[in-house]
Amino acid sequence: MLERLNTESLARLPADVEKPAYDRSRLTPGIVHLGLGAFHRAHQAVVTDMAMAASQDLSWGILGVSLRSPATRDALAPQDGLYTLALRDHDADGQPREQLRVVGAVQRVMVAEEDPNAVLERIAYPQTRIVSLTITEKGYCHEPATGHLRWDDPDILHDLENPIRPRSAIGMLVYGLALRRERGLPALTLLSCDNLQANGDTLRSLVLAFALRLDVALTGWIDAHCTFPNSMVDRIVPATRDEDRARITQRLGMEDAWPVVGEPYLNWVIEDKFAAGRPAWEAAGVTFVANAAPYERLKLRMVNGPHSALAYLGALLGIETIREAAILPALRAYLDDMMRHEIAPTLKGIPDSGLEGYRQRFLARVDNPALPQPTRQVAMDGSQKLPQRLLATIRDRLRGGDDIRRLALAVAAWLHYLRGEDENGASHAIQDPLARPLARLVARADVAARAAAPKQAAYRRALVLAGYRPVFGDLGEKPVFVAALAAQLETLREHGVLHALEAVAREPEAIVPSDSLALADAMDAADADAAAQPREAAGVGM
Ligand code: CS2
Repeated sequence: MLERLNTESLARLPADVEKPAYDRSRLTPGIVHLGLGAFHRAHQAVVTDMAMAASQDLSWGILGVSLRSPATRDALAPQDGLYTLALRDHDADGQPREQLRVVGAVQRVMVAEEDPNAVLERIAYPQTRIVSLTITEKGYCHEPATGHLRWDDPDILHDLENPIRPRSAIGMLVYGLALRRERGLPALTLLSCDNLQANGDTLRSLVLAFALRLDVALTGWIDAHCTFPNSMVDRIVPATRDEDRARITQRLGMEDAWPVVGEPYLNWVIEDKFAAGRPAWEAAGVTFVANAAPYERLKLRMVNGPHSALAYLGALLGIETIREAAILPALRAYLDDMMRHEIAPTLKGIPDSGLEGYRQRFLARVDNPALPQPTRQVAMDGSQKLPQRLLATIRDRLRGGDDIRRLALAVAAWLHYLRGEDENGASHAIQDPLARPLARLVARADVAARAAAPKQAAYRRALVLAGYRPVFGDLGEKPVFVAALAAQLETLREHGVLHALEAVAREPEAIVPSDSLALADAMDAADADAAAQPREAAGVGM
């Protein structure tokens, strides 16, 4: 039986595996991290590990909090928090290569659901100076289109009534900060590392909105003393597979039950406004800036937008991994055109040469045979992702009266994916916090399309779908968007993904539906109808 990776076995690791270059017994926990998934363990934790090794400031140990599942805690406790990060790519001959590093920054793991009060205590612990978050987009309990807190979210409703046992990250932060203030402890930094535009500002407004329902003085204290830097993190981290665990264990010569895999590329940009200090992350390649907004916009639009497009179009074709989708010539050409002609022009202020390199690098990153990432993993939670990845770009394009057909195809692919089956008839579950209202929406759109005259059916369907305000906001009121969506959705429905990709690759005239006059008629008729119909309520149920 193999020994387990832990403090005691660390010294026996093979020489080609990097190890924590500091005395772990001297670590003190300066960071509480909410959402200890693979993403955090493959970026912030390893960057903190490297920063502590470089600076020997060992006051930045991480106390990791899993919000619900005990799996990470159960795996990491016998390993004293140690785990392996495997960075994978391929050499010039296409052979996979892998660099292993055992990360020592995570000191302890807690499970919030088991003992939420212990998390509040930790936020209110004197040594805690940063609370960071990777809770995914849906963890913010906000309405995707507006960023406002959803007061009808069951966890938020629960947390307003339960100060000692909060379930949402927002509830935990606010009650933890309240305890801190009560105890006369200094304020701290709340650092969001999720893929949201203005993630720090968004977190700040959600925390303040929740706090205001409880206590005006607390709200004032948080506002005056805590900081919420915006940040952009970029590293592709697929879910770890059994074969990754087996291979890494074999290379270590000891068992690691909970390693993570990622690409070598890492880019982390943070606004340098920390209320109570920070690790020397710059020693590990982090860029500190005064304003992260341009970096966030660039990444969300040029990395995550195309990533989602690949996921939905690929999944509809029955393709399992992002890489297999990315090397399909028609999809690759589409991505390339979309990034060059529709996304890059919305990223003003970034020099062309930089953008060109960025685009090429993204295409190379997704073409990584050593790091298969399921299309369905990226396809998850589309309602939470689309606004900042694709819809914001579409809004900018519409303002300039510019072509949006490729972006509209990506959005149409999401809506088509929501039907729950691919082009071969294989079914997939819709994993999305709004799965239920979205299923009702798709059914309503079908009914509307069936009730319409044949020539108006496509527009009618798109009008109902784009009228879903929690995701689309007021975009559904823009006939040019609805018409573009109608055209793409119809092509997907009638002819499939490959035909849609060919159609958008042709000249603009050729992609306007052959029956464009009928479409214009349909737009008029459907607009009149829409004005008479109630819209989907802004508040969204689960
Ligand atoms: C992906 C991201 O799963 C997804 O939605 O688009 O996790 C992506 O891999 C990272 O943001 C890359 O930095």
